Amino acid sequence: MNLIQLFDLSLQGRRDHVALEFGGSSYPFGEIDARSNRMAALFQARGLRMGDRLCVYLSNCVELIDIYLACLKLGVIFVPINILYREREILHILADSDPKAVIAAQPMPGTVPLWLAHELIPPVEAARPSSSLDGDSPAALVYTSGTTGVSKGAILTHNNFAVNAINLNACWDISKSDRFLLALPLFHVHALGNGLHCWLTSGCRMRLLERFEHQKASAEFLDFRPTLFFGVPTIYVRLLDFPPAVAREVGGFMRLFVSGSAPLSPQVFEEFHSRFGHAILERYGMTETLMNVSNPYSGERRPGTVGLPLPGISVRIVNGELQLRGPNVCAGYWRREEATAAAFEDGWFRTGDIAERSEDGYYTLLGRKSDLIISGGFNIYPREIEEFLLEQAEIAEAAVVGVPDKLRGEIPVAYIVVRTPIDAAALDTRCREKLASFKVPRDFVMVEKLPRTALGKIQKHLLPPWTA
Ligand code: MCA
Ligand code: AMP
Repeated sequence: MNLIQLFDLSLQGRRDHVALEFGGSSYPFGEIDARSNRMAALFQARGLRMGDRLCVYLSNCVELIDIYLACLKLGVIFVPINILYREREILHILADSDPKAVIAAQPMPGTVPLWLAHELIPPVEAARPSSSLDGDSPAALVYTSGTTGVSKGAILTHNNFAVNAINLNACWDISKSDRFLLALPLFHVHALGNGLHCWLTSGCRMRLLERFEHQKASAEFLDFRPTLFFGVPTIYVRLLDFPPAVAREVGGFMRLFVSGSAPLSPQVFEEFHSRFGHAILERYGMTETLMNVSNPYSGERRPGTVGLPLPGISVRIVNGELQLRGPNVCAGYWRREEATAAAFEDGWFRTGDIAERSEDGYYTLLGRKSDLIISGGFNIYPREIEEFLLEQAEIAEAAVVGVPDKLRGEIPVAYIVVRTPIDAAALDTRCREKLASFKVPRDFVMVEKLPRTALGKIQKHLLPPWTA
C-alpha cells in the first residue's frame, strides 16, 4: 500500500470532518485531498514525473502540505530544505539532490529552476492522478549528516513513513478524537514523519502553526485546547514559563505531551510533571530511521531514558553503539553507495548513538560517537562551522564545541587561533550571513594554540572551559 491509499482512511473516509486549522481558516479532509489533486495537476503540466526530485524551501503553511501530498500522488520525491539554511547550505542540497525545480517564497541562489510559491496557481478542479506506486517507492529525501560530516539525503520510502505512523498511532493511542497542536517545522522528520503522518493516518484535527513562538504559546493552547502535542526539549523549557494556573488548565485538557530530537533533562521532566500534571513521553528517533524507541503510553515513562523498542524494530548494542533493524530504516543515502554501505554492519543500521539497556529493557542514550551538537532540536556538525571559519583569511585554526545551555540544551562556541587580528563581532556578522542562525557560534574565544595530539589531532576536551 502506498501512503495515499493509507491516508484515504481520512482523505476519503472523513471527507467532511475538519482536518486542518491554519492561520484562522479550517479545511476538511476532502478539501485537503482536492487541493493536492489540483497541485498534482499543476506539477504534471510543468513536467514533473515519477522519480523527479522537487526541493521545497518554505515555512509551515497549507501549500506545503498540498505540495507534499501532490508529490506522493505523482511519485515525485519531496526534498525539504530547512528554512533557516543560508546560501552555502542550500546550494549543497540543490547540487546533491539534482531536482527538477525548487519551490520557495523568495528568490533562491543557484541555477535550479525556481517556482515562487505565490505563483503556483493550480487549476480550479482536477481528478486524482492515477499511480501504480508501491510502498517501496521513495517518498522523500531528508538531508542529514549521519555519523559523518557531509549532509546526505536519507531516502525515506512510503513504507518507512507508513510503518512509523502506524506504530506511533497504536503505541501512543492517537485517534480521530484527538486535537493535535503542531508547532514544529515540517522540513524535519519530527513534524513531517511523526506529525503530518500521524495526523493523516488517524484522521484527527490538527492545528498547524507557522512556527513555535514562546510568547504566543499559552494563548494558542488555551484557544485550541489540544489533546496532543509534540515538542523538542527547548519547547518544554519554554512551556515551564506558563503561569501556574494556565499550566494546570492546559494539563487538564491535554492527553499526551511527547518529546524527542534531543535529550530531555530529568529536571525538566519533573518540573513539567509538577506544573502540568503530565509525565512527558520521551522517545528516540533519527532522520534515517524515523522513530525507534519510545517510553510506553501505559506504563512507566522513565525520565532520562527513551524507553523500549517500538513494534517491529530490533535493537542491539555493539561496543556501546546502538544499532537497529526494522521496516523503519531508510533505503540508504541518495547517490552515495559508500556512505550507505558504511552506515550498516551485517544489515544493522549504525546510529552512532552510545546507549545502555536496563535489565527491564529501557534504553538510555549516553552520548554520540561523533561530536554532533544539538541546539534547540537542530543538528550542528562542528566541522561545517570550522571549515567556514578556516575560509576566513584572518583565521589560522578553529575548533567548535557544544557547551551546555539551559534553554537550547547545547550551543556552539568557537575557539580560534588568529593569523591577523579580527574581532568577535566581525566573525559573528560573517557567520550570520552564511550559516543558519542556530549554527552561529555564541562566542568566539581567541586562544594562542589548540591542544593537539602528537599526530596533530585537535583534543577538544582539553580546550579551556567556556563561561558565559
Ligand atoms: C527557530 N527560529 C526560527 C524557527 N525556529 N526561525 C524561523 N522559523 C522557525 N521555524 C530561529 C529564530 O528566528 C531565532 O533566530 C532562533 O531560531 C531562536 O528562536 P526563539 O524564538 O528564541 O525560539 P526558541 O523559543 O528558542 O525555540 C526554538 C525552537 C526551534 C522553536 C525550539 O529551535 C525549533 O523549531 N526546533 C525544532 C527543530 C526540529 O524540529 N528538530 C527535529 C529534527 P536568531 O537566533 O537569529 O534570533 S528531526 C530529529 O531530530 C529526529 C529524527 C527526531 O528524533 O525527531
Ligand atoms: P537527526 O540527525 O536530525 O535525525 O537527529 C538524530 C539524532 O537526534 C539521534 O541520533 C540522537 O542523537 C538525537 N536524538 C533524537 N531523539 C533523542 C532523544 N530523545 N534523546 C537524546 N537524543 C535524541
